[in-house]
Amino acid sequence: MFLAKICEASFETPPATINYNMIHRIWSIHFCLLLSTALFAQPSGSITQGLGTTTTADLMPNCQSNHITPLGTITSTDGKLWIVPAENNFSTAPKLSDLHNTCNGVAPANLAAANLSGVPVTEIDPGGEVITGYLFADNYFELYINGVLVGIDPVPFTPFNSCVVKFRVSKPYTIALKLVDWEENLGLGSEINNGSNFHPGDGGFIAQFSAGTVTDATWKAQTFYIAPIQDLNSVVEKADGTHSTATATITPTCDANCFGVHYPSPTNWTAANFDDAGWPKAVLYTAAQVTNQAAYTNFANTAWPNAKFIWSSNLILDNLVLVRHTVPALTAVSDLDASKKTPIQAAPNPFSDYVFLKNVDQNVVCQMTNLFGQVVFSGKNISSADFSNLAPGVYVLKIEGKNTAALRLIKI
Ligand SMILES: [Ca+2]
Ligand SMILES: [Ca+2]
Ligand SMILES: [Ca+2]
Repeated sequence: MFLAKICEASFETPPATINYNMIHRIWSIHFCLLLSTALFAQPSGSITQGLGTTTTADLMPNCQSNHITPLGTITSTDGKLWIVPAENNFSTAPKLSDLHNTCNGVAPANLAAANLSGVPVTEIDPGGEVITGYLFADNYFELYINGVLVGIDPVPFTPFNSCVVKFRVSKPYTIALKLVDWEENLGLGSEINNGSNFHPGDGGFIAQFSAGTVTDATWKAQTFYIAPIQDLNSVVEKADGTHSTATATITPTCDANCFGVHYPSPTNWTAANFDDAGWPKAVLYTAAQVTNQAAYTNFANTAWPNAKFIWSSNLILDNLVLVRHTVPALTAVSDLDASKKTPIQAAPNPFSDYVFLKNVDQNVVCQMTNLFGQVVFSGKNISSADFSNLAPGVYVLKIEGKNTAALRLIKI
């Protein structure tokens, strides 16, 4: 009220001659504008309000699900047209192989029961090593390696699914993922759930790749679409270009009138040489916060034993999150730090197909033998070796180099 009264007075008809009153009024106008900007600053992102326009009613018409999977557009107050929930390559890009996907009748009880023999290898670097990755998203992802779109999540919304990917690449290489928390109410960031027609859905993503690469807090995560927003002032933009919705309500009552905030994605964000130094670090979430779905839980300790769920700082309101991680170049075995006090470990143990080393470079030389002393593996990059056909039993894994270790592993 106080501010309104000062400002109202300042905008009264100016006097005919310049005098003290006029200077005072000019100063007051400036003061009011400055104060208004500070108190009522709106996000610099493009702002939308209400429901968008459907362009595709259901991307998954042939799959039984709790939700339809719509795609559409919405126009922001600055006249820009946005694809909601996000621009994507769903209809054109190769769909990644299923680890668990009830739409295709693929529902193994565990990793050992999964048939991964037909997973194609995408060639990035002909002289590189084959990397295997397991990925689960709430709800959708597109995977780029060094700027190449390797494949997409075949189920954009629900049912929840998980994927396996193989690609040949040389280190260092950059993983870039578009992550989308899909929505039923286009442009509103909400879905029919929990007894509400406008329930704000949540996101979350987890991935583990052979050679020990896992989603964790070293990844970068930047948000490009936020909804549903009840109060635009709750979107705080920081000087480094990042933004926070930490104070925004996650139980909005604006329903069909909620706001959305969109930011344009950088054109070269998937490239290895894109500078993500200004992007925030990914925020970690527990499995309990993200999902209890079989597509994750059936493989939690085998496909993702060391990985963490990641997203931006707001698991609920941030719906389009771009994440990046660069896998560093190989470390020579001779560079291993003998002074490391953390013991070398292998996981998972028991294992069914892959074994990942912890607290030691993945390129270290290893030898695995059975209890009769027969060698079943010898060489580097044991995490790339597929042991799914190895007979169940007890094995001894010897790790060489400056850090030597002998670990007892159980194959199931
Ligand atoms: Ca999915
Ligand atoms: Ca959401
Ligand atoms: Ca979701």
